[in-house]
Amino acid sequence: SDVKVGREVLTFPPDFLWGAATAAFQIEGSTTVDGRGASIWDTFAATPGKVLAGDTGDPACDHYNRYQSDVDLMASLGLAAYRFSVAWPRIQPTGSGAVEERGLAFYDRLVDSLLEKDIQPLVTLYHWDLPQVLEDFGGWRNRDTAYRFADYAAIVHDRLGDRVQAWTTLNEPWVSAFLGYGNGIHAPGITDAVASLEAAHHLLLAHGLATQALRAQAPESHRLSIVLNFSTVWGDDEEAVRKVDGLQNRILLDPICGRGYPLDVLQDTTWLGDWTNVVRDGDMETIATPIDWIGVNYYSPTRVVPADPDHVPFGPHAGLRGAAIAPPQGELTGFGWEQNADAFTELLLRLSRDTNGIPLVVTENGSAFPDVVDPMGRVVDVERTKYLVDHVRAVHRAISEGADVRGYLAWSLLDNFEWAAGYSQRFGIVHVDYETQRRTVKESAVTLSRIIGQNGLPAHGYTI
Ligand code: GBH
Repeated sequence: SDVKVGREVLTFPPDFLWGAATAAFQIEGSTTVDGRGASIWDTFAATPGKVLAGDTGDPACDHYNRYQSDVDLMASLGLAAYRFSVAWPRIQPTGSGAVEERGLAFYDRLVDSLLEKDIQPLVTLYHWDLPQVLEDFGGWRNRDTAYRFADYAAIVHDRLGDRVQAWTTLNEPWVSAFLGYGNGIHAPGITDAVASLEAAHHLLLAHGLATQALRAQAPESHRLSIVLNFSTVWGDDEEAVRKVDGLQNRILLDPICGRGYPLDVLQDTTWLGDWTNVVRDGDMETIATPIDWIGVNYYSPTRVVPADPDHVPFGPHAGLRGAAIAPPQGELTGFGWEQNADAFTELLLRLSRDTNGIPLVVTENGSAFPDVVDPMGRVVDVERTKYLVDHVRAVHRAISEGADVRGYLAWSLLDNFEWAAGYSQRFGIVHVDYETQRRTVKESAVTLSRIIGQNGLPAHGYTI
């Protein structure tokens, strides 16, 4: 009967991992203390016109000073896992050589605080804050950066590896390569299609080398991963879908899974020049070093249409011709991104087919809306709560249809520095007042907390 259906509960696997995620540059602040060097995001944010309203990484959420109360907050929400990133320029201020003990000590304290509250740390070694000195030598366009990254990864792992089991080399190398060096929306702000493809290769190489370095140090129990941003590409024109899917999803996933660069992507990009000159013997094997899980960051689908093949649209997809990104459809977030949970289920099912059985963890999923604290001191973020519930159900559906998804981490624990959009976009399940640094738990956080408590949620409705 209807009543029964209304009470149907969607339960997750017993050891399903629930939590929230952040990234160092977006929350820490304190960008010049304890010997931290400058990163490309410090430089970029200090460059007029690059970040909305001239916002910078200071003080952000002042998490560097408030980490203990933020961990207490996570515990009060019942989070079982917390994904954060380590700022490379805190550990090696110039990107190589000398190690800054005060930087390592900060993450050491953070990990201990989490473990004290039974919160599992998931450490991401790189979330876009490349030491500026390395960029001065070409950044990800320079092959040497990959080797510097592996050295840095080993330093952090050597310090935290006795307590941290879950490791991610890179967060969204697609964004680093194609927004950083392709359309220049992100640091370092280079606009060069060939450079973006070369950067993509060096990022993949960095991942492979770091994975080997960590594996060499790690006991069997350590779980190594990369986090990729994926989008479901939808459109009526098969060619347009293939092209954008290639440059958006397969270009990084296929090498990681041991299939090398997709042949159609190589064909689609050769007219730019032979960027594959940067690929050396053995690189593809290094890149395909086995990993234990893949992190999936998903926000919205991508709509595509066929386009004039003689026209090269300016965008992140290097060399894209004959296809163009179309406007989003249906309900949008406050950031203008399409809300579509079906695309998420479809993506997870597709990935579970395309990754040779490597388990998936949803390492980011979330939405931005212009929340306000009401006179009662509450943030009733109805739209974000709906987005969260719809997308958690989408994960459940994917699992019930066979996808191997092991966890779900909301983006983000806190409102924070949203890159080129500065502080104008709020993704947090916890509100941050940037004047006072007061944290206010939003309705979405309460909802996630209840989902975690039940390890599931009702099949229908938004009151959990
Ligand atoms: C993630 O990136 C980041 O890991 C996280 O730091 C960030 O705060 C969060 O999401 C929210 O943005 O620029 O033309 O390619 C998500 C990156 C953003 C990449 C949307 C694809 C589509 C438009 N994605 N983007 S385009």
